[in-house]
Amino acid sequence: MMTLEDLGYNNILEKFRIENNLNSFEIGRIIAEHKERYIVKTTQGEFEAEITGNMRFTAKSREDFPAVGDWVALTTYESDFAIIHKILPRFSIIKRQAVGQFGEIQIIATNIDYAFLVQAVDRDFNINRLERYLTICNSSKVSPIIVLSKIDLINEHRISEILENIKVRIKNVPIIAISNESQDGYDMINTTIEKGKTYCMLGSSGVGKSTLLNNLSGKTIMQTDTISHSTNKGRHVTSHRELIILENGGILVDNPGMREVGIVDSTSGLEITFDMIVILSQNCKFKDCTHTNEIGCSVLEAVEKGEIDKASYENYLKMEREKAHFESTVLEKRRKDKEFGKIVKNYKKDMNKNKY
Ligand SMILES: Nc1nc2c(ncn2[C@@H]2O[C@H](COP(=O)(O)OP(=O)(O)OP(=O)(O)O)[C@@H](O)[C@H]2O)c(=O)[nH]1
Ligand SMILES: [Mg+2]
Ligand SMILES: [Zn+2]
Repeated sequence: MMTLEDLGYNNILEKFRIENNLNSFEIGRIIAEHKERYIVKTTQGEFEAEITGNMRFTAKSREDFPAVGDWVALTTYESDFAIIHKILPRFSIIKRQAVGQFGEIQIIATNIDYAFLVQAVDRDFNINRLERYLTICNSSKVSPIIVLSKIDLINEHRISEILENIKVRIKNVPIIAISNESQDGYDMINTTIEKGKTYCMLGSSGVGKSTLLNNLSGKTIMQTDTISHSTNKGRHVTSHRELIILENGGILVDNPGMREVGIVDSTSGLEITFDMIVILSQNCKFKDCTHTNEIGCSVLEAVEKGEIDKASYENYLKMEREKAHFESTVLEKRRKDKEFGKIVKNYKKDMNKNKY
């Protein structure tokens, strides 16, 4: 029998459940989502679920809808159907800028403890992108673990070269090098994964996230690219998120590969990822230094002296600009929404006046 603890449930959630008188509901975790329909796992099994009309009606943004990883209070019915009444508080949310919709956010997963940042050591390898994922983790309260995949494709010399290059720019983040072919590095992954903790796989398409998940679970849960080659049905990339429980008790969320990783309100995220720059900037001559052309800028000095990696510094500036742009877009949107609200209100007032 599966307990809620097996799904990652903890004392804080239980306290919330009691304090909010949710006794009449069951508790479950969202393991998959397809266009506002959810699969929820409880101690009784898996249920297809929808949210209440009231929840939909009062939702102000994407964050008011359930996402994979969420804990929810629900009423279950026979025939595997359920209604979700409430989302329990999230301890972490991984989000990014929605592709093609500036100012909109997309939730990748919630209640995640650790994120595996998967990058293949072949063409996909890119430290700028790693720093981007790190920033997302740091602003999401999720601990990052770098996973370098496909090491069977390169020699040992190249592997140590890559590790060196990462360490110049990224400190204090564990790195695990693996091959899904030879299963080198799987021991490390297996000892890293803790019972009852939730791990999320982030990375580009084709880096081997689903292959890793399938191998760790010992079952073909997620379709991978390989299968499709034999059936000639085109590429079988992952199209949805899914949460699974491993035999060793770890909980894993697979994700579709991401082409763009847009930064959203990552103030603390950027500060944690580029902590060296933040520390140095306290010595800049001007309080509002942009670290681009000012006299007496400690950051620029450090870059010139080679104390800060130049590429890392440029990546930082790029993400800072992106963050600022995102924030101004959100503000602009809010202003427009407010204005529209006023127009509607005045219109209603006029309508009422005319009634009498
Ligand atoms: N040589 C080699 N090939 C791998 C490795 N891991 C995965 N592959 C292959 O890479 C392809 C893509 O693997 P997937 O696991 O589907 O990749 P994914 O990250 O889940 O991709 P999306 O679902 O699109 O995000 C498949 O053909 C795998 O067989 C590895 O470690 N070495
Ligand atoms: Mg996949
Ligand atoms: Zn400066």
